[in-house]
Parts: sequence; C-alpha cells; structure tokens
Amino acid sequence: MTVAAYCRQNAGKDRSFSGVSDETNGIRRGARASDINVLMPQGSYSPEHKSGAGHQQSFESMPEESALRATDEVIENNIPISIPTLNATFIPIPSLPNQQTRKANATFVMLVREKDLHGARSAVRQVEDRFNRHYQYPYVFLNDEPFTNGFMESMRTMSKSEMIFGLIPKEHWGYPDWISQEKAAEARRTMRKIIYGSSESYRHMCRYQSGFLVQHVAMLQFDYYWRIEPDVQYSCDIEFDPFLYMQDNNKKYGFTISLYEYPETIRSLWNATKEFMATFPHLLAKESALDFISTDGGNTYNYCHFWTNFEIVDARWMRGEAFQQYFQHLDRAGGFFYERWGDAPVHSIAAALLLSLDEIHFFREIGYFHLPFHNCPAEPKLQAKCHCDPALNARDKASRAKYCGNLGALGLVGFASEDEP
Ligand SMILES: Nc1nc2c(ncn2[C@@H]2O[C@H](COP(=O)(O)OP(=O)(O)OP(=O)(O)O)[C@@H](O)[C@H]2O)c(=O)[nH]1
Ligand SMILES: [Mg+2]
Repeated sequence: MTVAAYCRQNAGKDRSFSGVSDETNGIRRGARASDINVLMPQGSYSPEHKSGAGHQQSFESMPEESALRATDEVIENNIPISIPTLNATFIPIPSLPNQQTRKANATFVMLVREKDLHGARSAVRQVEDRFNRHYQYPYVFLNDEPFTNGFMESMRTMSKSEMIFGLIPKEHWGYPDWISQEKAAEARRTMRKIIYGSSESYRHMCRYQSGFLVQHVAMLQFDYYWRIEPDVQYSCDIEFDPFLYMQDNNKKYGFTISLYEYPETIRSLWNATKEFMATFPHLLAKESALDFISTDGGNTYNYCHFWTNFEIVDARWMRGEAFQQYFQHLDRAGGFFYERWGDAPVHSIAAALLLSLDEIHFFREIGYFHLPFHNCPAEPKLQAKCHCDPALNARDKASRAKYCGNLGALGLVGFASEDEP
C-alpha cells in the first residue's frame, strides 16, 4: 500500500502513521505532505506562517483533500525573505527572518513514549526558541505504541511547524527469528548490574535507533534528520542552519559530544565489526576516521563514540548500501539482544569506517545538554549567545573530562557558522 493510500484509508480512524510499507526496506523518496498530513490536528492550525500574508484559512474549515493540497503548496513555495546582517558582538536577540529563503529537505526526529510528554515539549520548545522558529523544519515523532490525540495536540502547541506522528511497525520492534529469546532473557539477567542491562525495551530502542529509524515510512521523504530527545537542552542561539551546513559542505554525520562507551555492553561489537570489514572491504572509506575509534590501527576499539542523543545525519547515507550492510551484519550477530549494543557505538563506528573524515562534523558552537553532559562553546563571542557554563564541558560530577577522541588532531574542530570567534 502506498503512503497516500494508507493515510486516506485510515483518515479519521487512526491518526498514527504506521511505518508498514511495501517499500520499507528500500530507499524511497517523495512521500508528500499530502500523504501524511492526515495526522494534522482538527484544531485551528493555520498555514499562514508558511505561506505569508493573505493565506488565512484555517485547516479546520477546509475539506481534507484541499487542506492536504494547500499544505503541499505552502511547503513547496517558500516565500523569499531577505536576511539582515547579523551583529554577533552584542547579546540581544538576533533579528533573523521569520523564514529563511533556502532550506534543506530535513526534519527533527524524536523517539518518544507518552509518559515523556513534558520532557518532549520542553525539548521542542528549546529547539524552537533557539533555532527553529526562524526555520520551521518539521518534526517526526515515533513510538512503538500509538500516540493518543491528547499527546499529539499537546505537542502541537509547541510549534507552528508540521508535526508527523508515526507508529513503529512490529517487525522493527521485536525479536527477529534468528534470535533466541531464552538466550536474550539470560543476558538481561546476567547484565542486571549494568546500566539498562536488564531492560528489554532499551534493547529494542537501541536496535531501532541503530538502523530502522531512517527506514520508517515517515522518514523516507527526508534527506537529513536531527535527533532530539525528551529533556535535552539547547543553551545557545543557533544563528545558522546546521542542515544547510551539512548539505553545502557534504557532511554526513554531525555531533556535539563524544564519550567512552561502557565496555561491558559491547563485548563482541568490535569482533563483529572486524568480520564485517573482512567481508565487505569495498564498503570501507579510504580516508576514514578510523583513528577516532582505534588507537592501534583497527586492532581494538577504544570505546570512543559520538553521543547519538544529538546527531545530525544524512539519512540517505544511512539508508544506503554500506550502512545498511553493516547494520544487518550486526543485527545477525545478535549483540543488540545478547549484549546491549547501543546505537551510539554502532552509528559512531559506522561513521568512522564508512565515511571520509571530512564528512564528519563537530558542531562545536551548538550549546547542548543531555543529562549529565554538556557541550558549551567557550569562545567569548559564542558564549554571548549561550546560558551554559563552559567549565562543565562533558565532565562528570567529579569534574573528570569525559570527552574522547583527539578531535583537534583529527581535524574535527571547526566552526559551521559564518560568525567565527
Ligand atoms: N517509544 C519509545 N521510545 C523510547 C523507549 N525507550 C527509549 N525511548 C526513546 O529513545 C531515546 C533514548 O532513550 P533514553 O531513555 O533517553 O536512553 P539514554 O539516552 O541512553 O538514557 P538516559 O540517560 O536515561 O537518557 C529517547 O528519545 C526516548 O524517548 C521505548 O520503549 N519506546
Ligand atoms: Mg536520553
């Protein structure tokens, strides 16, 4: 069934968006707003902010089909607005335009449970205040349970941007037939003293974020995604478009914090990776970032990873052959269930081996906090737009530095904004 047919068939019945599709495993583009906006609220959402003055009609009063067409129309016809010169040496709120002229084909994405409503609203609010109110990129929310109307309506009060709510298909959130559930249960028992070691849902979540998220039918239309999580904080004004930076500079993976993984959660991940490297040498990048993840030329993994609760990713790369071969290889090896492989080491190893070093970017100027670690730019000119303490940069309670990887030596320390300190 096509996306459009699914949505129309289910219009008014189920406002969640199932990822089940004939094309789930392929690289399919072109799902349009009219395919998915059946999920829009019956409330008074107005497309005025996207279409400019004069487009006042509320979606509530429009028949569904014409409302869907109108959404396509306003998304496709960006209204050009001139961009004023920024003066970054003073603190007042910058005078960015309501909508910038050029945008990437990109979305925010959050995997979320309804119990995390307030944390999710908080994260979206901060993303809006610090960045997206000027850009109006859409949001995709995904859940393994259907979203309720109450949750969707409450989220929608946080932003005028389009919000898409998707249901994760069962085949992406369950046990594949090659996994022994008894062995998986035994692993959870023996790992109960490790963080999330006894959790079954955490394992499904990590596996999902590792390789299936980009394949959700609501994600297929987007070239880039920016992952957010409930309760994360954005502590600096972001006065440039990180999506466009990625696009214009051929970046495929962007991060803000790098940390060491708990070794006991990934005992056999590097061995599985070495098998992959031996089987698919043609998929490995020539100028890779191997030195970020290994200090002995690839013999062992140094546990260094990008903290994936923030990541900006070229989703086309992640849906592509090299990444998906790697993900499938790991999935077959069983470590998502028999150990507790996280999406952070999986994405990081994939980026380090399959991308060129210059396709990876450290978004140093994006002030970001996920308990308990910060990324806070220390440069005075950037600090002026932040409310974070650079002394807390990726340190634990005992003030030990937790960063890993010699980012400077690897050439990963740059600035994306034009407004360099
Ligand atoms: N729908 C759904 N989302 C989940 C589930 N478990 C986790 N998530 C989401 O997956 C992301 C990562 O989960 P977290 O619990 O934050 O995991 P973490 O960041 O490793 O650990 P914390 O330190 O607790 O934040 C978040 O966006 C969660 O909202 C789940 O069972 N269902
Ligand atoms: Mg988290």
